Amino acid sequence: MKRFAFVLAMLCTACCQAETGYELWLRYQPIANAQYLNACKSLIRSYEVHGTSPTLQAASAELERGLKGMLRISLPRTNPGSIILAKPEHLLSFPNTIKTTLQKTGTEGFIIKTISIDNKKRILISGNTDQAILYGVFHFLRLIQTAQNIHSLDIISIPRSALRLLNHWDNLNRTIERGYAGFSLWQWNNLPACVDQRIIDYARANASIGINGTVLTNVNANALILTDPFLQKVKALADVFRVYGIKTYLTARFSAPIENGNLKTADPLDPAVRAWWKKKVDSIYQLIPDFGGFLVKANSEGQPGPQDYGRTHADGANMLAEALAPHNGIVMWRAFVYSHTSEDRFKQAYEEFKPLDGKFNANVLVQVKNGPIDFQPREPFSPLFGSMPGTPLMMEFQLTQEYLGQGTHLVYEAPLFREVLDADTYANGKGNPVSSTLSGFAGVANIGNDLNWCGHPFAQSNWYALGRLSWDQQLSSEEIAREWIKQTFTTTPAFVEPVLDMMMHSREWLVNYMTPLGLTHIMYNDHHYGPMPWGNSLGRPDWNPVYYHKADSAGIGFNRTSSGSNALSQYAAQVRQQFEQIDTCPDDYLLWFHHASWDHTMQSGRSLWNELCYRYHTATDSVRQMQQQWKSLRRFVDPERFRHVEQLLAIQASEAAWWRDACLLYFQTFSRKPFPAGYEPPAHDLEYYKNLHIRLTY
Ligand code: GCW
Repeated sequence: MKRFAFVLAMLCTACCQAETGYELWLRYQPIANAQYLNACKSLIRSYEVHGTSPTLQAASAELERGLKGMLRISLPRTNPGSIILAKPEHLLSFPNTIKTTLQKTGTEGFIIKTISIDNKKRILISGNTDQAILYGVFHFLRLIQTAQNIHSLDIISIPRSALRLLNHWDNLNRTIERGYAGFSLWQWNNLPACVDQRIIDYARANASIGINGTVLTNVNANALILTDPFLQKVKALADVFRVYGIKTYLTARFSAPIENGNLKTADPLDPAVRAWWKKKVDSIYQLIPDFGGFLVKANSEGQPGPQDYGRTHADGANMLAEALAPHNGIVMWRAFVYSHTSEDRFKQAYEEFKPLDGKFNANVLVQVKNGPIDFQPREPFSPLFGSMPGTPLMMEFQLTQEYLGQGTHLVYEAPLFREVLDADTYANGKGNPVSSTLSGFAGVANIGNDLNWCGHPFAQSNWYALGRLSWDQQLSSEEIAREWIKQTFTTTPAFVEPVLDMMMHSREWLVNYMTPLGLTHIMYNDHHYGPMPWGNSLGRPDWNPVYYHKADSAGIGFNRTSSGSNALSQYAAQVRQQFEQIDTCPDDYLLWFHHASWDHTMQSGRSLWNELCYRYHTATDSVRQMQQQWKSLRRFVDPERFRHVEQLLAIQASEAAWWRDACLLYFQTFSRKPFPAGYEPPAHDLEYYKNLHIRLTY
């Protein structure tokens, strides 16, 4: 008995060591399965690497680190080695088929292939650049971390998209706009002299999932970043990122020529302004030869832009593009624009940008948020996708959960990303999903200086998913989640399967306890935390929840059909048809496009009012079940991370009920219908919820 207790205690220490989450998905824990461990050890005894670049040194260091952790061996360098890291020029004696394959892998793709030399199996990790080899090493380590068979490998992996970026909304005082995981990683005061280890670990994490660019600063931009002292600091970061194949980008404040250059104007057609930008860009490239370019938010939410001078977005973007072009830099010009004059905010980005299609210089991409409004739990895809054949478009997803429960709700976003990427735009007929219209990906980062980087332990999965999906848009949400769970926690199926189930449902549950059936933007003013469907006090109609739901005694929802704002006319005919008729519009999108009667019969067969009650209640119940599910998994997780998630799930469960009660009580004042029998009654009356003043400090 004693002995049994001792073994149990040993097992627990082995599998549940204290963890902070800092290691992310790169934990490289010792392999517990003896058979798998032996199989790996029989194949991996040493390695050889051809070349000495900092990137190859990083690849070698990662390989040694990963295998030391997982196989508990110090990997010697020998020639030949059982793992070979080499570019094609070092493979002269290798079969031609390998070289032919490598002709197809471009600058970032890699192969991992089992070959035989001297009658011994060896694992070749190759690509045309050192960066490609680094990606290959990370992929190889992922195979072992997820317990894949590595006996006979023949992998070829090529990114489907060349631009895979994070967008940090980090201010220079280190606060982060919509950041829920602490302060910015960039320690501007200590830079450039001091670049802390965290910067290297950030770069490792990004490289491990194929992210190859980072925009360091907030789109609500500060021109100070473009001054020489700050550019020196940026250079220090860029010097680290370069090793890991990551290009550095900045946001450009359109009025910088006035603020930094003492010019009287920032008019993009003014020769002095153009000269100022050209000189500025040249000076950036002196410091950072592989600088990526600029991300710009202009004439949106008070940001300066070309329209201040009667010019178009194209005039503004092209001016910057001209300065960047000689250095191969790019401009990512955001399409997130809306103003109080538009009768329906949904329509504005399309109205402003569609006429400019084909008018942007070749090195400009227009960066479009996934939906027409603003990162809501569910939006139809932005009608700009598929409508700008003459302009490369970038997808902007929001990893940070501004409207998705912020730092406290467990929401795995890959199903949201997939839903958007898979939606058919019907551009040139059937079979042109949003993913086929894209030239790049950006994720608004959810990273801060919290010990575990992302605040909620599960929020790391959204960073992970953005990287993996931008690399390969064919990956399913489920595959990505599985990989992430196995690396972040454990490969034990008794843990992986239930957690996978939680993650895969989490976004749909959130939609249903916050904004079911196509409700939009009914969050609390400004900080957007918690429900405020009654909100009607802000200066502009389109900042107020009542503008979006339009509830009245007749019904609820925003009529965007031809009898309403006709926003649906911005889509291809086949997309319009999916939503235009109230009886065939999918329940999940109904209130996006229709003002429907409270008695309207939904596709579920319930009345709209009853369906609303059903969705709010079942989703809240599901979150409670998720809470119980997690509790049952205690034995698989270290106590620190277990407790952290447990506590956050308690918040999420109580907030789901808060959302449910506040919204249903409020909408009931219009529907004047009773709650269907059998549901838990609201905990408080409506006045209670209206009087909750939620003051947050961010
Ligand atoms: O979602 C809204 C946010 C703003 C943000 C803006 C944008 C950076 O509430 O905080 O500003 O979108 O995307 O520009």
